[in-house]
Amino acid sequence: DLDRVWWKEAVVYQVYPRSFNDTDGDGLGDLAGVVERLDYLDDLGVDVVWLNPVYESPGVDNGYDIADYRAINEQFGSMADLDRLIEGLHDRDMKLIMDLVVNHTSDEHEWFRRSRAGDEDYRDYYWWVESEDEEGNPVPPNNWESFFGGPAWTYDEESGEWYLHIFDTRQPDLNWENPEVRREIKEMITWWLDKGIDGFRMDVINLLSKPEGLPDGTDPEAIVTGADQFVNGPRIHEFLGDVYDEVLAGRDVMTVGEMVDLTVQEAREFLYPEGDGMSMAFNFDHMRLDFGPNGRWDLDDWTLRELKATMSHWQYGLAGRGWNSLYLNNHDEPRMVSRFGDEAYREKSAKLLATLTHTMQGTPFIYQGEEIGMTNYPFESLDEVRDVDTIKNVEVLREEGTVTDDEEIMRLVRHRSRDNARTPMQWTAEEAHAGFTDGEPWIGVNPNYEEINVADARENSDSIWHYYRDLIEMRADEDVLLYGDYDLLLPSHEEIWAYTRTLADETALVVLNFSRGTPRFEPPEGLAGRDAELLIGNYAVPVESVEAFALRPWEARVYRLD
Ligand code: ISL
Repeated sequence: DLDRVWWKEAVVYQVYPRSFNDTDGDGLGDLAGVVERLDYLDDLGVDVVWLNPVYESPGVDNGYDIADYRAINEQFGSMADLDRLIEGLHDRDMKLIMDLVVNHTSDEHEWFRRSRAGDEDYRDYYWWVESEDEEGNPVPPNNWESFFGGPAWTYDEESGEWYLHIFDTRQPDLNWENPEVRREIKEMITWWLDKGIDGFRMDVINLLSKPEGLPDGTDPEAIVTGADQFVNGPRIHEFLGDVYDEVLAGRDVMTVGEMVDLTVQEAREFLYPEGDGMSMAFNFDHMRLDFGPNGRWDLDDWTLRELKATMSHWQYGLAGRGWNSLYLNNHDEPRMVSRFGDEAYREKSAKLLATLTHTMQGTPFIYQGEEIGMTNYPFESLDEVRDVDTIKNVEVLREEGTVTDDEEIMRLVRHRSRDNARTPMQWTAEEAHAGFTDGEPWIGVNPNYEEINVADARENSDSIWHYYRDLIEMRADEDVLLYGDYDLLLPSHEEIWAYTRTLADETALVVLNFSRGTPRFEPPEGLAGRDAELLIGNYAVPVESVEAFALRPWEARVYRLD
C-alpha cells in the first residue's frame, strides 16, 4: 500500500522567465515565450513547471520584490498570457506552480507606501522600530544582517524609525504578527488557486516569524547574523498551519517550501504527513559543502564523502516521514555541472548528476538549461554582473577588506554568483544570442552556445537532453525508483557513490563514479552475482549479472536486479 501522490511521481522543470525565451525583442524573456516552448517541455517529459516570479515589480531582485501580488509585470506580458500558459500546460497534462513570496514585498507595494506614509491601518504591516544611542543618534535596533550584505535595517528620515529587511533595503519584511497581514496573504493565495494554478514554491518560508523584542543574534556560526533568531521563529508552525488549514487543505496542490538552515527533524514538522502539510522542502545542506570558513563568499572544495553523507542523511531522515526535493542547482546557485561535475567531462558528468537526482527517493527539479548541460559563465568583469546579491556582497568584501584583489573577486564571482545560472537559455547555434532574443539580452549569453544548445542536443540521440528524457521515462515506469527505500553502499569510498533502492521484492542498484579515474566497484555480498538488467547508463555496457568492474570516468549505471 504505497502512499501514491502525483507530486511524488512528478518531475518539475524550473523556468526562470527572464532568461527563457523572448518573443517581443526587448531582451527579456516573457510569458508568451514560455507558451511557445510548451511542446518542448512536453517532449522532454516533465510534469510540472515552477515559474519564478512574474508579478508586478520594480525588479530590484528580479521579481522577488513584488509590488502587486495580483498583477503581471508588463515586461513579462499580461494576465491573459498567464491564463494561456495555465491552459496550455493543463491541455498537455502538465501543472503549474508559482512562486509565493510573502516574507517581504517591494517598497513599491501599496501596503508599504501607506505604511511608510504613516497610514494607521498599514503601519503595522511591516516592522517599524524607533532606536537611538545615548546621544540620540539613530542606530539599528539589533545586529541582524541582510542576506545581501550589510544591516537588515534601513532608517526612514521621515518618521525617524527603522524598518526591517532581511534581503534588500527595497524588500521590507511583512509583519506576520499582524492578523490583517495574514488575512490579506490567505486571500491572495486563494485568489491564485481559484485561477487554476496547482501549487506554490514558497520563498524563504521559514523566516516569517520574528521573535518578540527582536533580540540580537548570538550564534557566530549563523548563515547571517541574526538567523538564529528569525529562522523557524516561535510562531512559524502556527502561521503555516493556519495557511494550510484555511486555504490549502482539501485542495489537491503541491507546495515546496524553500527553507534556510533547515534540519531533517525540523523538516518533518513542516511536511506532509506529520507536520503542517507542505509537500516538500528545499534544504541547503548540500549547497554549503563548498563554503569556506568565511561563509558563502569564501570558496572551499567539497568532497564526495560529505556530499553522500549529507544527501543520504536526508534520504534516511525523511523516509516515510516526509518527501525529498532533489536538486543540485537553481536560479540562486552556480550551474551543477560546473560545481559538482567536471567541465572536462561535461556530457558524462552532466548525465551522472542527472542519474543521481532522478534515482534517489524524492521529486527531481530540473533547472532550465540543465538538460543540455549549460555551464557557469566566464565572467571577466563586474560590469557583466546584474545580480544585487553579488554586487552588494562584493561591495561588503571590499569595504571590510576581506577580499580586495580584483582577480580574486572575479574568481569568487565565477564560482558563486547567482548570475551563472541566469544567463539566457541556449536554443540554437544558428541565430544571434542563441535564439533567445532578437534584441539585446539583459545579461550576456554564454559564448559556449555554439556547442551547447537545444537544437544540436535534440539532433544527437546520445546527448544529455535525450538522456534526461530517458531518465524521466524510466523513473515514471519503475515503482522501485519512485517509492523504494534508499540504502547507501560504501559510505566512505572517495570516488564511488553507490546505493540500492528496494521495494518489497524489487531492487535497483545505482553506481556512480564521481571522478576522472577508473575505480573498481566491488558489489557487496547479497548483490554480487545476481542477475541484472541495465536500465540506463552513460556508457554502453553488456550486463547480465552484478560483478566487480572498473568504472570509466564519470560513469553512471542503473540496474534492476532479479
Ligand atoms: O541565493 C542565496 C544563496 O544560497 C541565498 O542567499 C538566497 O538569497 C536565499 O536562498 C533566499 O532565496 C530566495 O529569496 C530571495 C531571492 O533573492 C532568491 O532569488 C530566492 O530564491 C529573496 O526573495
